[in-house]
Amino acid sequence: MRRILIAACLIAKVCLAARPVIFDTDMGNDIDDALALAMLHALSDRGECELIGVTLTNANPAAVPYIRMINRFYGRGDLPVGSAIKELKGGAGDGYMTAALRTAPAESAKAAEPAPALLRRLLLNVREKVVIVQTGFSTNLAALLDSPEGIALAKEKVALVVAMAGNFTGREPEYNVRIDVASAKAVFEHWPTPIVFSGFEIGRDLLYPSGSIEHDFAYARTHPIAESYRAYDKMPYDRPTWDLTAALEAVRPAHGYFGRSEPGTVLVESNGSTRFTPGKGDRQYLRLDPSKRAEILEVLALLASQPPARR
Ligand SMILES: [Ca+2]
Repeated sequence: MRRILIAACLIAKVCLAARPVIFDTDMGNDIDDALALAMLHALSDRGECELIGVTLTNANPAAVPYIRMINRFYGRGDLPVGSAIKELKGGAGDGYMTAALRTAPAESAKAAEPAPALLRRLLLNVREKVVIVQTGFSTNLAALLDSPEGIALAKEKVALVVAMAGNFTGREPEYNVRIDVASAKAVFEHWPTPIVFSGFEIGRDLLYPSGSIEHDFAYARTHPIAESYRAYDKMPYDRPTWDLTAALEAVRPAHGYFGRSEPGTVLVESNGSTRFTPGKGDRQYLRLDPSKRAEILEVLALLASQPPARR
């Protein structure tokens, strides 16, 4: 009986292979992308997901080398990185990347594949459906939909998109939507699988504690994530956890950290504001129960600061 149980557990473990995750990011414009990438490495180390690639929507020349440097720090230097296909006005910042690269060893100057081509290649090659965590502009996902058989590929290979985008409690256009409105409109209105949104209001109400940067990353003499955080603004400061909340929900949807709206549709207005209509549709947005704030912040800081398992 015991042997049968052990065999069943082993089979279950093999069958429950970690969900592949693609991180689509505008790394460099704000610091939360860096913390979210650190979290996805930690969750991959824990076997809760498998980060299979990073695609960029920030065309700043420091973005590809920076992400390669972070991936190498976490023992995944070979992870494919796709470069942004266009420079978007107001979306090509370097708030910390060059500064952090100064503290890290030199990186190979190997040219990166364009992000939508990498996205296609990753989707064509995966056997299991992936989750895409989109924490920047919708440029790459829109380009995928626009490519030959792109809609069919997304439908066949993507289980879910979790996007940090939109504003579901106010009328103000959210940054990730505003910088590339046409792409956001194409993706949020026409993407063929469910999308869960972590809206502006979620990260705004969960501030990453600067104390975590001071203490939790001290296991490395120069930690690229802590160096980035210090370079981005004058310490100490607590920054909204926009992209971190999207990464958490993407990998741990069953934990119930957040509530979810009823399903519906999301329309994108020409100014970039988002309008949710409940009813038909498979879009949902996250809701934050203030009594869960302390627990969620603790989990975010724990995961973002977890030492690499592979070094
Ligand atoms: Ca971002």
